Amino acid sequence: MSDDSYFSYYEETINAVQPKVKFEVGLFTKPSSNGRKMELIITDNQLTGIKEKVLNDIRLDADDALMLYKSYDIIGIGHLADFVRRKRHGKKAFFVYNQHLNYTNVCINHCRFCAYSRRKGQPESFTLSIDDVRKKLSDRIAEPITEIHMVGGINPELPFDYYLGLLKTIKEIRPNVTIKAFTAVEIDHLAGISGLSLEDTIHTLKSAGLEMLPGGGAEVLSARVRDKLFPRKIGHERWLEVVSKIHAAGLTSNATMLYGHIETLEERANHFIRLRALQDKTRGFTAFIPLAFHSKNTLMSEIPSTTAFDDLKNIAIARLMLDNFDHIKAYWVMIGEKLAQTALSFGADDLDGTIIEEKITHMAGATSSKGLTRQKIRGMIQAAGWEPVERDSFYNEIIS
Ligand code: V47
Ligand code: SF4
Repeated sequence: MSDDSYFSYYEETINAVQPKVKFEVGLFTKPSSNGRKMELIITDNQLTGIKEKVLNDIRLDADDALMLYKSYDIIGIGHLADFVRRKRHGKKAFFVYNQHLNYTNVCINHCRFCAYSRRKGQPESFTLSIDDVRKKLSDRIAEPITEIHMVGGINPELPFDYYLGLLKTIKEIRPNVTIKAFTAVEIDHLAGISGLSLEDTIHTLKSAGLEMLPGGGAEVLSARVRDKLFPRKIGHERWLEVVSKIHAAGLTSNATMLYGHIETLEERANHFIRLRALQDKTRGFTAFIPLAFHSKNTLMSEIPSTTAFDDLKNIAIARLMLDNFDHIKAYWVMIGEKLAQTALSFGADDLDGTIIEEKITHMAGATSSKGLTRQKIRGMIQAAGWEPVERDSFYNEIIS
C-alpha cells in the first residue's frame, strides 16, 4: 500500500469504527484527504522518538520497550500499537473454532506458578486413556472444530507410543483438524524418551499428525526467573533450540510470555528481543500471546492479579516490539472477555477461540468462561467495531 492510500485507509477505518469521533489526531506528518490534520496523540513526550520510529517503520530496541513499559500514557501506546495493527490487518479480528484437550496433569516439573499439575497418585491427578480422548472428541463431533489444542504435564510413566497414539486418534476421529500440540518443553521430554534425535522425534510426531506447537513453556526467557520459578524445566537456550528445530522441520509455532510474577521489565524486553531474533532466522512463529499470571492455588498465591493497565500494555508493547510476528493474541481466558475485546484496539488482532474446556488458568483462579460460542466471539468483536474473521490455525479465512 502506498503511503497516501494507507493514510486515507487508516482514516477511513478509524472513522468507520468510531464514526462519531472527530478525526483530529495529529501525529502523521501529512494532512489527511479532508484537510484535517491526522495525528496519533501521545501525551508522554518521552515517547516522541518511539512514535517517529513506529511511523517510519524503524525497529524498536530493548530501551524503547523499557520506555514504553515505564510510561503511563496507555492511550498513546495503544494508538501506536493500533496503528501497526491496522496497517497489517485493517479491521479484521480473528478467532478459531478450537477445542482444548489436556491429556495429563501429572508432572515432575513442579513449576512454582502452576496450579494445574499434580504428583502421581494425588487425588486430583489424571491421565486420559486413548479411549478417553476418543470420547472427548466424539462428544463434540457435530461441532465445526478446526483446531485441537493439546498440552499436558511431563508424566514420566507415559511412553512415546502414547503420544503417537494421541495424535493418530485425533486424526482418525477428525481427519481435517489441525493438531496444535505439545510445548517445546514436552517436545524436549519426548526426544528424551523416544530413543531418537530431536530432529527425528519431531519428524515422527509430524508423520503422526502434529502440525503446530502452542507457545507455552518459555514463560520468561530468563535464567534468573527460571532458577527461581521453574528450575526443573528446560532453560531459554534449549527452548529456543527446540523451537528452531520445529521450524526447520516445517512446523509453525506460537510464542507466549508469562508476566505479572517476579519478572523485571528488562526481562520482558529481553524476552521480545530473543523471540524476535529467532523469528528473523526461521519465520516460523505465527502468533505471540502474553499470558497474565494467575496465582490462586499456586506456591505464589501472595502475588496479586495483573492490572488491566498492565494487560493492555503487554499486548500493545508486544505489537510494537514483535515487528516480524504477524499476529498478537488477546487470550480471553487469561484477561477476561471484556478486556480481550478492548485489547483489539490496543494492538491485538486475534481472540484465540471457542476453547470449550480450559483447565490450566481456571485451576489458578481465572474467572472467565470455560468456553465461548462462535456467536459470542463474533458478537464481542462486532460490538467493538471490528470485522470478525473465523480462521484456521494458519490464519486462512474460513467462509461459513
Ligand atoms: O507455559 C501455567 C501458562 C502456559 C499458569 O499457542 C499459566 O495459541 C497463568 O501455552 N497463570 C500453557 N498462566 C498455555 C499455552 C497457551 C495458551 C493459550 C494459547 C496458546 C497458543 C498457548 O500456561 C504455560 C504457562 O506459561 N500457565 N500456569 C498460571 N497460574
Ligand atoms: Fe508441569 Fe507445565 Fe505445570 Fe510446569 S507449567 S508444573 S511443566 S504442567
